[in-house]
Amino acid sequence: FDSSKVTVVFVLGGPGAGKGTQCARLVEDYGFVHLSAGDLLRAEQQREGSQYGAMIAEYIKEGKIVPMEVTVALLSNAIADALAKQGGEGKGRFLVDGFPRKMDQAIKFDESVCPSQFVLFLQCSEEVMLSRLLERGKTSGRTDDNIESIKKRFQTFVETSMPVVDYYRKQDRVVEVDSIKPVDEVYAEIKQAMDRTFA
Ligand code: UP5
Ligand code: MG
Repeated sequence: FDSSKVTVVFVLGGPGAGKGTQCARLVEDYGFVHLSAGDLLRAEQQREGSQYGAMIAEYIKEGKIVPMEVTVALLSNAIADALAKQGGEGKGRFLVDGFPRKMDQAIKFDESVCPSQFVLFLQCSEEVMLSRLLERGKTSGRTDDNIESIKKRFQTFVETSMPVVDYYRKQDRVVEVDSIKPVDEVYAEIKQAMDRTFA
């Protein structure tokens, strides 16, 4: 697809920071298409005949980052599908949630798909994220919402994903929001940043 027809905002933050929650609100108010890399990977894992199913399942449970080729292809296909549905009219606006979370993914996506407009970073403490994830784990059915997997996800976030946030910070492309606050308050801050960019 034509990358000039695409506006992408990356939504980053630790496990349980509230990426999915805030993206759902942005979809309602700004007509974004929401693409969660984790959701796309979980769907691919479930897809009958996928050659990657078992590998994805293992990486997710261990809180590790699936090799980037798989995730970049899933995202790129999802963007192409959404653009096709829009019938090529106007620009497609995409929230890419939970990606890039490793430097190689960031560079690959910028080069082969498109650079992001900016990066929304949801800042949250591990203590708060842990309690949110354990609570959600009671009903989510996610194989990684248990204490062992959560600890591994936190470690991957600190070691592998924060360098990506720092990389974009150096480029002055990060809008940082305190996501310890209640959902509505976090969203109000995000809305301000969006309105500055997409007025
Ligand atoms: N909640 C949310 N906001 C709240 C608030 N302000 N106050 C109180 N409660 C709040 O929220 C989590 C929970 O907290 C919910 O119950 C919500 O109601 C509540 P949610 O919006 O779901 O948070 P989110 O940040 O989306 O958390 P998620 O668990 O989805 O984050 P992860 O980054 O861990 O998960 P993701 O699905 O992105 O990735 C999963 C795995 O996929 C990774 O660990 C990795 O193994 C793999 N992956 C890759 O390999 N490559 C990729 O590029 C992406 C993922
Ligand atoms: Mg999520």
